[in-house]
Amino acid sequence: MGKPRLFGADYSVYVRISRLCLHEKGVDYDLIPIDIFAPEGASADYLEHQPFGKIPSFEHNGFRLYETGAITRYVDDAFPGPVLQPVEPKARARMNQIVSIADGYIYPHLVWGLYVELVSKAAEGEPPDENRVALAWAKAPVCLDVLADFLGDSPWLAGDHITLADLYVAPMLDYFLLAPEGREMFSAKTNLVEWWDRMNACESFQITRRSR
Ligand SMILES: N[C@@H](CCC(=O)N[C@@H](CS)C(=O)NCC(=O)O)C(=O)O
Repeated sequence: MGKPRLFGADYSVYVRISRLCLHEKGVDYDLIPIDIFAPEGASADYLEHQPFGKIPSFEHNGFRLYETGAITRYVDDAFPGPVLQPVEPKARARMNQIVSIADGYIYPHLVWGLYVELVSKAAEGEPPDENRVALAWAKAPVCLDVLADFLGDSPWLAGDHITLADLYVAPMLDYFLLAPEGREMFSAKTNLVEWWDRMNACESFQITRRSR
């Protein structure tokens, strides 16, 4: 099989999710740099890969794909290596539920509502959008509570092996934990802290850490 190409940048949560998936599967790939936040925006050429102008997009043997959920599931299905989606229906449903929670609540509130508003904007000398921060603070404990509940005594979020649920949540929490208040809230969740240590021990997570 040809070498897949992933288009994106290492600072992107969704690019990192896709890279984590490729690394966990042991798939060799090329990361083609696309800076979506460049002042000139996405190029016309890139919009042919991802018409919505987001990263990542993916290409394998001429097959083009975008949307991280589709990319990661394709990589898991198309390549040999450890299976990243549980086969048992309830565990698979739980994994899909966590991925959906990550997309719908963790990314907008913990990454954009807290990290971007409180850490990233502060570094640029910009004031936060207080309404956005207030909403994010209201949702952050809910996000951590549900993750801690789903994790329970298991090593991984959807059971006894690493799945797409872990690969989605971890890059988002990596940004959230750059906010001191986020770290404080997180440290109270003992099982999540243990999971976080497990995640940080993964070579895939270390290799895909962005250059800060
Ligand atoms: N639904 C998309 C979301 C991807 C996404 O939001 N990517 C961010 C970077 S992490 C992006 O491209 N943002 C640029 C923008 O919103 O203009 C996916 O699952 O791939």
